[in-house]
Amino acid sequence: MKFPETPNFTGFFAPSGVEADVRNLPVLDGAIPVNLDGSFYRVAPDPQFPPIAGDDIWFNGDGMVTRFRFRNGEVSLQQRWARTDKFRLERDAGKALFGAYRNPLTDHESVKGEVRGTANTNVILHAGKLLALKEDSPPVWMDPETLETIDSRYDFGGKMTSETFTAHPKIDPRTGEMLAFGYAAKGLCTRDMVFYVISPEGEITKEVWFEIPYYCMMHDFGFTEDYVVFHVVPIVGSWERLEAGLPHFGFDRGKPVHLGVLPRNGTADDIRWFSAPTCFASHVMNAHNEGTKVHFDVPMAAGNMFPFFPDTEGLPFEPHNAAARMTRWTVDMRDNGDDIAMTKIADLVGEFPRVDDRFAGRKNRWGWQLVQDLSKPVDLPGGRSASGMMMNTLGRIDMETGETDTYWVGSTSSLQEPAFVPRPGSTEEGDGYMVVIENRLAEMASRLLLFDAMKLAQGPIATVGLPFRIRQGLHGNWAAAD
Ligand code: V55
Ligand code: FE
Repeated sequence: MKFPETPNFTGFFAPSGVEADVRNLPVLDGAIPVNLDGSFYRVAPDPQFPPIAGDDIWFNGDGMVTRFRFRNGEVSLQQRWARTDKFRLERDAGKALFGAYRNPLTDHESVKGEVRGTANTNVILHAGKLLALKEDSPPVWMDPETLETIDSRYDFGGKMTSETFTAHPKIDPRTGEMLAFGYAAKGLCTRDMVFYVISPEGEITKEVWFEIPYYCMMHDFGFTEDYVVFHVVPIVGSWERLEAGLPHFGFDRGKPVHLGVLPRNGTADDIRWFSAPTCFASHVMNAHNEGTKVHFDVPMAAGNMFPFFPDTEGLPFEPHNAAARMTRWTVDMRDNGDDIAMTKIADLVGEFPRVDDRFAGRKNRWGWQLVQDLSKPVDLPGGRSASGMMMNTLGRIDMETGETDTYWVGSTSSLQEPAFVPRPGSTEEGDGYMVVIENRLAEMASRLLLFDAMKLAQGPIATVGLPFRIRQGLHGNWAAAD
């Protein structure tokens, strides 16, 4: 097959297509702690077929799930595409049938009305099910041991009536519940949202339907002990755009941002909406509340971070306004006003924030993220993130003081999103490891790095050689073996 010779399909972004099962990977340096027993699951877009249109955005590739299994000081890997409906239909046809990102008007006639999800954005284990997620469609349920697809449209036993399920559900460590939402929940470009609570056993136990102020990319959210928090940022879309052949989303700098706060024990009538002038924020590090005061921590940029979702007025992409810095948004449910207070927490420029997941929904002292360290040389630009950033550094932020601990991976490598791995038996925040894939751009190869989460600057405690290039991915999570 011939893939396009465009930046989305060449160099380190060349499609991979590798499904594999490789035991006992070489530990090139350091050692894997022998008591680490669990799996790091992550997913990358990896197109099965060349796109219909001649080019495509990275966000539209078929979800390729990787599992790194840690046991007895050894690491093995499995990699398998999620068998979405799209994947199966296209495999049967031997070519692409689905067209542009979130635009069904560009699909082949034979697949009209089919679920278009690619399961390419996140993988998370809950209630014994591995869920591969894309925010435009239902979860894909995979076997956590074999990575076989069990249900390409998992609907929680018929209880999920939303057409969509977020790629960023969260597990509340206090209750074991999974908190999630769907947007465009009653159809493409609708303002309908639904919030779901899913019990530790995997049953939907609560749903709250409501409308957002305007249709936009609702990519992530936050939760606290008492609230869930939804940020509305002007990455807008419409049927008019799809009919005009424009990208599904565009950035409308003329619109304000909103923050919707729903009490976890409340109903749609209890939601309060707060507002602020336009800005850009996508991923949520964490959130917490002190009484009725709600704090929401996000890497925030002044302008658009996605050049492939261009300005709705045709204004040029501004890289300097795409630089995101960790910022705390604060609102008070008892305030009479509807303003959002915004306070910068650290100067690091970057994205892909993580916490010690045992502290999700609570006030966290430590936050980790990928960083673009502009003071360091870049010899090979091929591993840039979607925003064009070169994530050359892993960083830890002290959320109280803004102090940082960083590790630069060198001038010919970049990093993928890390995940926190608790040290077995520990309870203290930050006591554990960060696992992260290194893109070795000079060699078109990959490594898996393990850091002491509290000592990033010391460098990895273990470096694992990988037998093939792992494509640039989005998100993943650790799951302890038990
Ligand atoms: C993102 C990624 C997606 C998507 C929407 O912000 C948002 C990341 C990989 O796909 O469809
Ligand atoms: Fe994401």
